[in-house]
Amino acid sequence: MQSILVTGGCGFIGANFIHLLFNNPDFKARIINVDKLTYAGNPENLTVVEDAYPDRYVFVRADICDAQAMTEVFSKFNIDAVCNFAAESHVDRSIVEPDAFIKTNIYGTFTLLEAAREFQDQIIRFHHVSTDEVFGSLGADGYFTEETAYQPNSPYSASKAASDHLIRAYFSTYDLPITISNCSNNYGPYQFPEKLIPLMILHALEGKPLPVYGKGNNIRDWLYVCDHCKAVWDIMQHGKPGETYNVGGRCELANLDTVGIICDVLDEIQPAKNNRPHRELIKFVKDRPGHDFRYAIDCAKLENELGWTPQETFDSGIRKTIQWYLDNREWIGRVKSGEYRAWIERHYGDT
Ligand code: NAD
Ligand code: TDX
Repeated sequence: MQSILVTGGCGFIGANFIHLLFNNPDFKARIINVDKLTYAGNPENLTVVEDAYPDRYVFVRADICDAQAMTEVFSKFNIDAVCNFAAESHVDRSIVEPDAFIKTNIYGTFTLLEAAREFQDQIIRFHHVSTDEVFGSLGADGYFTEETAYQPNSPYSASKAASDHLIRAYFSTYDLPITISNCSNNYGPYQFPEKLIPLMILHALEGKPLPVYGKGNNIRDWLYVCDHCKAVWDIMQHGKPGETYNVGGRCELANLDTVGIICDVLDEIQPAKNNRPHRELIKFVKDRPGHDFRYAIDCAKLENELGWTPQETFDSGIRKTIQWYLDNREWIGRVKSGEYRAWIERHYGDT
């Protein structure tokens, strides 16, 4: 792989993925990062890479739904591998306004696949990053495997399921060398503070209520973002075309416990000004409609076939994450005030 198209590279996982690759001394390829810069895209996440690797990192502001722009990218940069992170990713937003999820996650994936098909002779790998939410919800027992039937429950997960089906179809029909990964909930640096973990950290630091949906007994399987990014790179290099791989952290927690741990770590390393325990800020609020009860990933296939295994425990990962947010108050300030949008408008225009 010489010229890798990463879509959605200015978002949370995509940015971590690009950092991971450039921090690897064996990585010699060029990355073309195509990102539309929605509210979730922040080019500041990659300033360090942009400055350090001007010859091997290229940013293109474009929409993956724009067929002409995608064809131009494949042609101009001789793309030989794709890693598709670009998506609308927040379940709550998909419940309120599903339109963009259908456009980007389904039509955008289709547009990318068509561009890849046009340049199929040069494509070694097309990797698609998906979610465990396509499998629906588990009860108290059992795990999602690669054989679990799809049963998505939100507009977000339904749109991701549709994109996975399209990806798979392009392998069966056109022999495009695709792979898919379905991962559990990620957490770590650069996550937009609408998702549970960064939202709770930031609210706790500001002494604001910590809104826990329902009774807080819904369970998520937490995966540190760098572990996820390593898995994606392993699959891109060594995964078998046409295959899907589940990626999980082997770290199930009820939401109330997740929030409680964040509170306890903050009590230890950044006590509240009034010295009260952060847990006092927890507030139970109205539940999310169609709230999936439990996700839990069986990642034995990835462990057995590619030798990947998660490195972080929740304790080590959450401490790194909290420390990152404490060390990056200016990033938080610019994201929360919307200043990062003004920067984007100055540099790229308001489109
Ligand atoms: P994110 O919302 O932080 O970032 C998404 C990025 O995609 C942003 O930079 C945004 O500007 C870009 N984008 C959105 N629409 C676009 C379009 N039409 N054209 C080009 N770029 C566009 O998302 P994330 O959390 O980094 O997730 C990345 C991928 O991983 C998504 O496909 C998501 O479904 C999947 N995933 C995420 C998680 C998680 O816990 N965050 C878990 C499982 C799977
Ligand atoms: O304020 C909150 N309070 C709360 O109790 C928020 C934002 C969430 N929650 C709950 C809902 C979920 O049970 O916490 C859990 C995690 O919520 P999110 O961070 O919104 O993640 P989730 O809905 O599980 O989806 C995430 O993991 C799978 C990502 O956003 C998806 O992109 C990914 O596919």
